Amino acid sequence: MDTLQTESGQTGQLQAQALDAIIVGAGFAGLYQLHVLRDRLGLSARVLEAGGGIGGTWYWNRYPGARCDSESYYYSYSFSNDLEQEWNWTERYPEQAEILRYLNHVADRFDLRRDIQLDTKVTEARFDAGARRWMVSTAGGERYSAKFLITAVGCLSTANIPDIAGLETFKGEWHHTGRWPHDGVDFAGKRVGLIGTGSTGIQAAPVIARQAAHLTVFQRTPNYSVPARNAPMDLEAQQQIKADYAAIRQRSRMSTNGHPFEMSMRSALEVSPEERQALYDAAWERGGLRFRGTFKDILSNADANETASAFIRAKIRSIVHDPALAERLTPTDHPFASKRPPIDSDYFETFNRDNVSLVDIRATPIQEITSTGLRTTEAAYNLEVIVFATGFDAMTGPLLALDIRGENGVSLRDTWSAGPRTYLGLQISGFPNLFTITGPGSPSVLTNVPTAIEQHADWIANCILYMRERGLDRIEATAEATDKWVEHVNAAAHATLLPMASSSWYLGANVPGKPRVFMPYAGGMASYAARCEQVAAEGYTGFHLSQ
Ligand code: N01
Repeated sequence: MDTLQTESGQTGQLQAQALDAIIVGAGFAGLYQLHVLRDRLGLSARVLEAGGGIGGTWYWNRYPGARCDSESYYYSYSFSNDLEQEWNWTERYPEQAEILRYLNHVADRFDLRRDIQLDTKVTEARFDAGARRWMVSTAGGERYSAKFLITAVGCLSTANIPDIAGLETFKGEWHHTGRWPHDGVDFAGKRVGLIGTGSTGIQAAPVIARQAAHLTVFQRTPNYSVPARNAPMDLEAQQQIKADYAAIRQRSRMSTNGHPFEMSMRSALEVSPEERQALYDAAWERGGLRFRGTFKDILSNADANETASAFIRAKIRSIVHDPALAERLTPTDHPFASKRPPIDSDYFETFNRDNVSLVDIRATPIQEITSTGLRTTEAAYNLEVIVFATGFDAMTGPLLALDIRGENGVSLRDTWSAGPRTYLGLQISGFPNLFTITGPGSPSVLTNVPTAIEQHADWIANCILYMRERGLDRIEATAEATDKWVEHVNAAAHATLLPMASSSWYLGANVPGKPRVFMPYAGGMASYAARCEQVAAEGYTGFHLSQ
């Protein structure tokens, strides 16, 4: 264990516990980062986790219908062949409880729990320039000191609860999907209001509708969605995947978005309308996020995209019986997949049920929540339960909540007042020895996230090893490298249609007052990973390393 120094530089008896690394968060990222730092590098590392259990997003998001949109066999760790071979997924898309069981299995199998501290919320992290260490404080009053601080807080973990007047007067129960009660919510016989039609609302609506007396969906922006086509994972498929795992993982790493699918090399505009229709029909039947790969230019060419958007709009009109209702559910203000596309199990079909209605809150905004429900500019709705599927203060929210202060006490909040700025999404100039797993400016949420997490955690571990072998104890991204990377992140986004969705959380547009900056790196997983490798191979270009 390192010797701890005070902020004044004196060595001595201190209350703070000294470690090589503190990792914040015990989800997919934190668990794996602990494993590599502790078990490969032999560092003293501790995970601090605010929740009462491990699992990160899969610990908190227990809402009805919560299920992963990536397929189970690749939404998983690739670092252990034994783990891959012994774990059996039961469905094409794993539900929340199954992923949580998997993560708990990983924690046990790799003996991680002894270095994970639950119910421990980080309230401040301050860099002590003299000691070259991070001083971390928790809500429980504990203090830690570590050479490296690594955030594994996830991109979608700070709930966005809209500031609607009167919420405190509501006499029923209300919940945000990302903070769902562990013992569930009983919808039976109740009038339920669901606000939000992103991936979460679209997963939850069909399940709530089957239980509730009545479900009213309050929709601000109509959304595209493609059927998930969930199904049990049969034994033969399971065996085939296990035999083929090395190639599957390699395909994921070499892809644009961390999924192991073959993307089409053809343009949507180079085929005949009949062939295009047939290919979209087949992709619709196969289901899932791979619909985006039907043609190579769905996300880069507006005309190509319009063919996919029009196909889905026609599907919505063919599924929803009432033409006026279908029209209100049909997205027109953004291209398909310029917002993170949901996949669903009977979302549009749900609106054919007698106990489901839709309120267009762009046309008739919510004015207030009352003791008995909510009121829009047009009508009052009696509700016993309100579900906020209103998303997250994405990417920057979880980092800013840690109250991180770098050199000279400068706060991350001030540093990012005009939006996040990082080098490779891994480091922030002015914040030495801080690494951000899936930070803004990295592919993160535009990929199958475990693929991105493993790449980051391995890169960070290799960087720390490099420093240790050379007796270096300080690393910081330079301002010049950061400027160039931010420019590159912007250019990568603008080479796609992604910035065209004006209400997307990729842009921070869902949170009032948040700077509008396209946050993830849209240049693709494979080229990003190659860039990170190159930086490391050249002796960490763009970083300043010192003793
Ligand atoms: O959140 P969202 P989400 N008044 O921000 C509306 C991941 N995820 O939780 O579009 C009224 O996408 C908002 O309206 P608008 C996935 O990456 C993964 O659904 O801003 N409405 C929108 O309809 C996903 O993208 C899985 O106009 C308000 C909705 O609420 C990400 O999480 C499953 C409002 C929010 O949609 C976030 O999805 C689920 C307000 N004040 C989610 N504020 C997997 O399976 C917001 N809205 C892995």
